[in-house]
Amino acid sequence: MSHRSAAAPNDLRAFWMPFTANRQFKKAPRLLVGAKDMHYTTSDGRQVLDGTAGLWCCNAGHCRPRITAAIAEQAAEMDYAPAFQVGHPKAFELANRLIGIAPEGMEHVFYANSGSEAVESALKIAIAYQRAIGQGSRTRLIGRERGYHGVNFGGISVGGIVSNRKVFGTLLTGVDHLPHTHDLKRNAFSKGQPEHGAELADELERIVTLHDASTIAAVIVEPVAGSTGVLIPPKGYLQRLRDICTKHGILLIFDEVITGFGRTGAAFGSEKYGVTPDMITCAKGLTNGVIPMGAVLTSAAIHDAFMSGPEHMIELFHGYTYSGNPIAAAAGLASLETYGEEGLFTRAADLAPHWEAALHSLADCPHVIDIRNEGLIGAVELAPIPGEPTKRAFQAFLAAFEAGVLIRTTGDIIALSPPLIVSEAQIDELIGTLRRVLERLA
Ligand code: PXG
Repeated sequence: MSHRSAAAPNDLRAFWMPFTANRQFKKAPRLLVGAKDMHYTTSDGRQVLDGTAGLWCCNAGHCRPRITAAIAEQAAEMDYAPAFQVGHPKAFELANRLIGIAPEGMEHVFYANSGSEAVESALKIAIAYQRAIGQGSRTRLIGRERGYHGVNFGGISVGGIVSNRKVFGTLLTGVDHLPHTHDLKRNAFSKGQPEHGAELADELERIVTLHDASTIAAVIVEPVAGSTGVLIPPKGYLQRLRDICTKHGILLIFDEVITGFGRTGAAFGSEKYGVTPDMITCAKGLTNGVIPMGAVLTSAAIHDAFMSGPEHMIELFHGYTYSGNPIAAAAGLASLETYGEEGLFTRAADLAPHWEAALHSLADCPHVIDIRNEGLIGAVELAPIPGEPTKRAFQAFLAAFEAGVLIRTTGDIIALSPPLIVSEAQIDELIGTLRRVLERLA
């Protein structure tokens, strides 16, 4: 029950909240009722500085006029159009625009409605592609420890987060995992890409030796692993993965649901790191987080492999009721326009020096065991309270929210990813508040 204000619902029981400590939340709800640019408004009328771009998605900040207008206009003009066997212009226009900003080699767009669905689509396309080119024995999928690829069965199978996997049965078969790249012994307090760990990509050779390349369809990794606490790729690591995949005919999928749309200082992480995958999954910033939408970007070779057989036949038996939804497409187009007009794909790179210095100034705060950063992404890793993992960071989250800033925590790691419109003064405010929070933590 909430007694905070008239804007709050009077009964919180029915909504089973996702990835939330429901009982804790419902005892002391944190309700957001408004948003503009860098701030949320809470139900008790406070302004909260958004240190996480919602959930890594509102890259241009909140309630941007071009995007809200595009959604309203599209909803009034044509609310919905089927996506199978008919189309509408904005879905095509958005696909072309995406290809225009995507790394060289990405030529086609397959729509989904979330990051999770984009991942499922990419994994299915990978297996079907191998079959289409006469490599039907290549069905294995390789993910990575501490990887996050959404919550559907394919995604949790290739993902590497035990709590997201352990209670859901046997998952997909034929999956293996690379080791994660988080190495505090060698890389603590790295600025940007850590020095050590490129050789961890060679574990793919071990996996190939174990299973044989002829059984492996694809490798999927996040260029920067976001959800498990901001694990930045060691120098040279992604290129080594690319080289090993190419050598063995294995597709490389970059899951850019977080790294897409300017987060690392370039349009895509692939561009930032100069490594081109065979497919890219994206979502979140695709529509500035405003309307659900995901997409798989593919190479021409992948798409073209399906374009055989009689022309009246469906080439890929996959898709969603809302694939390329008109309102989502309108939101996507308006988001890309906003990003372009405001130079937001390079803004994280411009702000990175200030961001890095501000973030690393927290190094002397109590319990801090690592700080890492890339583009406008940051992480502060805390030593866990002995015997009570996650509690210390969660307390920081609660205290920060009370103090007027929204942060994310995962395990005992604080993850930061403000909208790309953040000012230097707002970075200082975010980090200053975090310092006060950390100094008072048990
Ligand atoms: N892949 C990656 C790399 C992601 O980060 C997904 C897939 C799934 O996207 P959807 O749209 O199905 O949620 C994600 C989502 C966090 C956090 O706090 C991260 C995500 C979602 C919610 C919270 O780190 N990433």
